[in-house]
Amino acid sequence: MELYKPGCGPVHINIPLVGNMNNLFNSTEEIEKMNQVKKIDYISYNNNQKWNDVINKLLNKKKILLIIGQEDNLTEKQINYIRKFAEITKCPILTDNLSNFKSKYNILAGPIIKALNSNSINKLLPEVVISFGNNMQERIKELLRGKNIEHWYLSEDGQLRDCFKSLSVLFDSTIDYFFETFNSGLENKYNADGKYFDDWSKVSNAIKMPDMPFSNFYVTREFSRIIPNNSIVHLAILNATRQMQFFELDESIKVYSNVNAFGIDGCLPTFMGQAYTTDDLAFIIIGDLSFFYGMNALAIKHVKNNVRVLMINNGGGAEFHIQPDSNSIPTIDKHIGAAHNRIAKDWAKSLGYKYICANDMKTFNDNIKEFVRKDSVSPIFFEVFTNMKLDGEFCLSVYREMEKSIKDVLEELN
Ligand SMILES: Cc1ncc(C[n+]2csc(CCOP(=O)(O)OP(=O)(O)O)c2C)c(N)n1
Repeated sequence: MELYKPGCGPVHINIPLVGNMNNLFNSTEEIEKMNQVKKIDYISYNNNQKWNDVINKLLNKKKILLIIGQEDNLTEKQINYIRKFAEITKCPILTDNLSNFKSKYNILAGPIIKALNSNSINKLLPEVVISFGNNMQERIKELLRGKNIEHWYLSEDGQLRDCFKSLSVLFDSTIDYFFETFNSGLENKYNADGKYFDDWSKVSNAIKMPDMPFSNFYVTREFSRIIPNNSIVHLAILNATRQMQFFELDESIKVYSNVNAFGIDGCLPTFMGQAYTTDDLAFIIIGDLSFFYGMNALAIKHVKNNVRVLMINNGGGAEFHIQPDSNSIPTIDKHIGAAHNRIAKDWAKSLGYKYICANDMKTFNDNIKEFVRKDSVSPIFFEVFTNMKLDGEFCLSVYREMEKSIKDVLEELN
């Protein structure tokens, strides 16, 4: 593959000669295993035959699943190409808010990939997954790994990323070229009955979330319902990012998160820079540990009145209470969850932020309207106090409830 790419190589081949491999040449079984070479096709521009082959192949596939990872810069033209591909094939498009892409074939990935497990996914398995974009939620990788599917990966930089361990074709191409070529090859030829999309929709629509106590999940849900159009939203990070994917945001809202590194450091500084580049409202939803990591960034000289910081202060890392057995580790808060009782109030106020806070549903609902006001004469800092243990445990119970809620509809699928 490297020899086909522009620049042609070099290629480095590792042949281990020591260690376990010493026995290799005496064992027929091992040699047979080694001979099972997995072929990944490489397709780039100027190879019409190969493009025709894959188009013909797709014409015979009924179950195509398109997955879009993190994308924050799709052009209008690209969006239209992708929508057209979905119109032609009626394929479900698995996205989350970080895909920053909407179409009538979207399936919101967050809830459904949490509700499915490695058995129930078998009812919805694609014949071929087409994917592009940056990091996608790790759960979909877990669900699709080890399954008998083909994965066609559209890689704008030509790099190979085999996230489902089933890569069969690497497309080294722009998004525009890929979809334009497929659309013209499939249009008026692909026979779409839409059943596969309907199956995904049925399961997705059956998902129910339990009633929510006052928690980080509740705060995220209520906030998602009130974010003004055209805002930017930065999610920082594991819980905020994960939980926001359960709620559909308006198409005009741009959503960001550092999901490649998942570092809790640097989120606030990154956001402050982003907020400076827009005059629309700029929100960050951030955990306390992540906030205190980068708190000095709150003081940058260029802060504008569009900045809105929603800090969920649950006194440590709720992340570590999502694990089913976290209660069995008595020192979890001390050594892992970094429990504390610090608050951000005086720091935010001293810098000229308007400070508001909440510690229950009533105070939260009273203050959230103020928080999303566009005409504030200062940036606003909203500190919401929740309970770390409850936040983590409730999150886990949401997943369990969702798993139960799709059982009946899964059984009815054929
Ligand atoms: C730089 C860095 N250090 C450690 C971690 C491991 N880590 C993941 S989540 C987390 C806790 C985050 O706590 P907080 O920001 O308060 O959010 P919460 O879990 O309470 O929602 C930690 C320490 C990380 N992702 N990045």
